[in-house]
Amino acid sequence: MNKFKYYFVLLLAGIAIVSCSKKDDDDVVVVPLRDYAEQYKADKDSIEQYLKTNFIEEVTADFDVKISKIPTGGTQTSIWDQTEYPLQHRDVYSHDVTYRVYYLKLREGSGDKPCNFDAIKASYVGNFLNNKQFDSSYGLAADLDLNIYAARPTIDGWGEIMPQFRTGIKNAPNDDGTITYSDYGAGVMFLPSGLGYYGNPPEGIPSYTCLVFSFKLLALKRSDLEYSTSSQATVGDGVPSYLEDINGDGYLYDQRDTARYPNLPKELIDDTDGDGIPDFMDFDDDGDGYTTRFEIEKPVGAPVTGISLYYPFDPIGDNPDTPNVDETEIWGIPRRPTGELADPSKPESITNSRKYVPEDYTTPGRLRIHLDKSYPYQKN
Ligand SMILES: [Ca+2]
Ligand SMILES: [Ca+2]
Ligand SMILES: [Ca+2]
Ligand SMILES: [Ca+2]
Repeated sequence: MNKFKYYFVLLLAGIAIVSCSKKDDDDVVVVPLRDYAEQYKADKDSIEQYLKTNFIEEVTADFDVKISKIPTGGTQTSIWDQTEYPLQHRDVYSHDVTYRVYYLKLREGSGDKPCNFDAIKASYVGNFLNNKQFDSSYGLAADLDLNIYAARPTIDGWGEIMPQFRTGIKNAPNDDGTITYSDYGAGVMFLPSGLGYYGNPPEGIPSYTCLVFSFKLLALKRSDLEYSTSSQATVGDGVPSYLEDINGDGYLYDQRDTARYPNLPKELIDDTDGDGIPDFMDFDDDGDGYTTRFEIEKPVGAPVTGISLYYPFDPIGDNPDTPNVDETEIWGIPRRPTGELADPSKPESITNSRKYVPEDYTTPGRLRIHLDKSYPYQKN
């Protein structure tokens, strides 16, 4: 028995030495990741325990939050039981686990909602469950990319929670040039390790750690992600990702990522032509053999206003924030044309198409051509 113990200790020491040594590639020890479902059981317990034993000590006028442990004998109301900021949760599917992610909405915000593939500006503080801080943006607006496939993505939990909030309104610059925002979304999210760094954390964060982020969502930048270029930049198909959220749930998922989503529920998939590529990554959303990019591009000499190469999703007005630019676009992405046939004596076909009429660009609820499987062919 003693002998066994001795070997066991020796083995552990050996692993520790090997994983610290970078002398030789052969020395790299690959530690298999823990089972996600098992780890989540433990994380869920830890987070719920945290929510029941900590309280919101302060929320300042600027939505800086202080959370503290309820002292022994303390009468403070726990985060779990308090009612001023009702504890909310959202079910998140990842690694075949349905995570219940808790968050607090201190204020929703009054601007736009990001989708889970947009880039955002946010200020944040990251704490462990012992309320010790491990990261912060120092009260400044950090540029963060919610796109989990970006070169420098945020952890998965951010993209899952941010679409529940709205950005703020950008104020006129101060005299010293600094920018401030008002009416921004503010909240706190309590992330299980599976939606955080899991088994591969950066230095200073232990593996399998639950994370608490308080944040202010200040601004966003819409993404459009279909085409990857060698420099890891992406060029889109002209339709911003958030408008490729066909089921309107605020979220996009790539079902081809079977490592992350082994059995992605159908109701989470936005894939118009059902070819296995979600619309926000698909060059040809309706699968008609014509790329969306060219279907929604304005033809040369088209009698339309606006500065963009592509039709906007819907007609848009001028942006009052940019007095020197007229963004007005009176026509949005058209539906399949409904006007007169080029040759009325013959049936409609790819060589005898109908003319566009103004309503084709403006009618609310129209099926836009990049999503219309019947365009440009007449199917009889
Ligand atoms: Ca797109
Ligand atoms: Ca969706
Ligand atoms: Ca598709
Ligand atoms: Ca198409």
